[in-house]
Amino acid sequence: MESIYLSLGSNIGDKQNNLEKAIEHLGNDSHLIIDKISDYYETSPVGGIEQDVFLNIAVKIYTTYTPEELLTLIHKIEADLKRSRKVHWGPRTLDIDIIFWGNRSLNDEKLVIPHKETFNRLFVLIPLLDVYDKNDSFYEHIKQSISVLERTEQTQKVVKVPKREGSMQTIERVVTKLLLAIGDDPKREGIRETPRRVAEMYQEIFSSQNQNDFQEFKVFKTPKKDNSQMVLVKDIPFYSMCEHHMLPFFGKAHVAYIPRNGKIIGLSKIPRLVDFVSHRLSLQEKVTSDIADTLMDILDPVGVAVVVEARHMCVEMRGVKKNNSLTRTTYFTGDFNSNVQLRAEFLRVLN
Ligand code: PH2
Ligand code: MG
Ligand code: MG
Repeated sequence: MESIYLSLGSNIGDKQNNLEKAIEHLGNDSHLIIDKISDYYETSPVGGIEQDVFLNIAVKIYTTYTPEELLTLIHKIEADLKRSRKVHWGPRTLDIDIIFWGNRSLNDEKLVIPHKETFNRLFVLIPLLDVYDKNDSFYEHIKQSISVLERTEQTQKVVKVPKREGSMQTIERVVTKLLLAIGDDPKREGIRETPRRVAEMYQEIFSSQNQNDFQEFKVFKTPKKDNSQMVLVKDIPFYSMCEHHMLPFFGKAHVAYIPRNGKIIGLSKIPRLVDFVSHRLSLQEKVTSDIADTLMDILDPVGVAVVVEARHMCVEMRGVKKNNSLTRTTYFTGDFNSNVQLRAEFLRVLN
């Protein structure tokens, strides 16, 4: 397969985070494999306007996409990351350029490969050399150009910078300290891998932390439009972590809604939503209302009813030690809130 080389740059906002997000987006695409990522380089801006220093990296990938398809993906990633920072037509937070595609040359109006200015730009070449395969076509040309530019282009500064610690490493470091603080020995055989295990587990059980947009759903329209049919999904298991003690609470959620004008979502998406709102530090009351509020947002239904029943480890393991007590929370919106009869019917169906 042909080696493909990308150059990434950012000079607005949290630059390292922008580049890491871009790598994550690229890596999540099933048509593409990331082979190598360069070190991170702080580079003086090249070009007319006065602007902040850039952070630049290079990435080596393989893909089954055509160049045009990869370009489409790149434009989508650039747009997605810009949107999340709420800058509409402002300066770019992220630029991804295709530099080389094997030894091909391509020259149409949308895409020029090798990228035009490649051999004049140290901010492209130096990161590129980190990931460039010695057997690929331009290796000598890249090395040559770097040595010439370093002699002649004194204004193009490219400096390797240490990467800020990522969340995984932070969690590992802190859990190691925690093990020490509770009086254990982090080097002890049985717990040597515990900080890494906890870090990996936290990626999963806190995967919705700071995420407010539930996106894994599609809205369907059914022809039935009488606004009276109740959809109920019972006994949805969930596991969450209480924000007061970081201990688990878990149990079952029961979710009902009445579609408005036949607007519905797939039934499997309701358990997904329950998972989504549970995978962050929360409280049972919040899980309950988060489920209802999200359904209200995405479906504008006639009403939503949510009942959650859960056991709390912060109650059972510590303090009062009331074993096996079950906490029940309810949340009603729309007609479930205003119509006593409807609410009674829901509770009857549930029991
Ligand atoms: N990108 C530009 C213009 N100038 N300068 C540096 N140092 N790094 C860049 O990525 C860069 C630039 C337009 O794409
Ligand atoms: Mg560019
Ligand atoms: Mg570009």
